[in-house]
Amino acid sequence: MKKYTSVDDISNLNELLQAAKEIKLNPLANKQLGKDKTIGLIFFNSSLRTRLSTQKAAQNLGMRCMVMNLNTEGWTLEFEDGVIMNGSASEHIKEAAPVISQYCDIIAIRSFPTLKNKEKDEAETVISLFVKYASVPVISLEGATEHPLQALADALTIEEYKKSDRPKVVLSWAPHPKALPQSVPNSFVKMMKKMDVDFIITHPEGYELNPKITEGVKIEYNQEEAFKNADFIYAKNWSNYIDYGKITNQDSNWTVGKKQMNLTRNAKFMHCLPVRRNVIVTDEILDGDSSIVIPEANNRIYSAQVIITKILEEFKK
Ligand code: AN0
Ligand code: CP
Repeated sequence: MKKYTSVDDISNLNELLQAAKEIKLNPLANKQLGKDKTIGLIFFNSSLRTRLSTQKAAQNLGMRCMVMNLNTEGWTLEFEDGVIMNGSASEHIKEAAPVISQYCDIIAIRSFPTLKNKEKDEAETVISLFVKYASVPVISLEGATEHPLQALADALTIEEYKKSDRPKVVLSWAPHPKALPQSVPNSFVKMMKKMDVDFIITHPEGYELNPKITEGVKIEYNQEEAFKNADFIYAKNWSNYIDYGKITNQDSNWTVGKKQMNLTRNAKFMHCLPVRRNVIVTDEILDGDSSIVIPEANNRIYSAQVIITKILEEFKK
């Protein structure tokens, strides 16, 4: 594997999941693989899980980690080509990315969408320019349009908890007071399309995700209808993709609670976290037996570790 910035970078999901399961059984089995290698984790946005689980994964492989909140601690970066840099940006990506590449063997980046400039977000500007100007492999820690490490952890979690060969998985939109990226649902949809699952998306009308991504996936506007006989409920808010970046619905009827979960086949409740209690999902569900959000977050270690392993193995070829 030469980079991991999208679920599309996965060539063989089954093989990757198998490798992740083996890593989980013995996380230190390959503790020499990354010896004397460094991963740089660059954050333009907040994080708890991604920041800690990726460090943990790299350390399990014997790597050193450098972590930087580039937006608050670094120079403001310019990404546009050919501009006269007499404004707020002090340094261009054309210097920053090759410089970081001299210090790190792998660069991992978190950069959320603007949710204002759709074209810029869809071009995945920040991560694409790191890929272009860095001389080392790049991993996305959540970009403008995808969160591929999260989706891999989710796939692993579904594999572990499924009770039938082809479980029914429902991605349900839920309300949120802030405008959030479509990255998590986009990567989740791409991942579910690669898995043997009965997959359905439910959201209010007008909250359609990028049709290129959801092509071929069933969309049900009636949440209760969608939840019937489900084995997994994956709740997530995203801001409007059509009325780009806007919050056009805050209907608390979409908050996942007992009423909806009772329609399922004793479904497991999943969420990438951080989650707002009693907005996305009720306390009762999150504190109850159906919630698997904590083991799901644990799998972020093994999702990151399997990806870093694949990239480090590439170095030896
Ligand atoms: C982010 C999002 O929705 O993409 C990160 C989730 C992993 N969530 C928030 O900003 C609350
Ligand atoms: N799920 C996830 O990526 O969490 P953080 O934003 O805390 O990293």
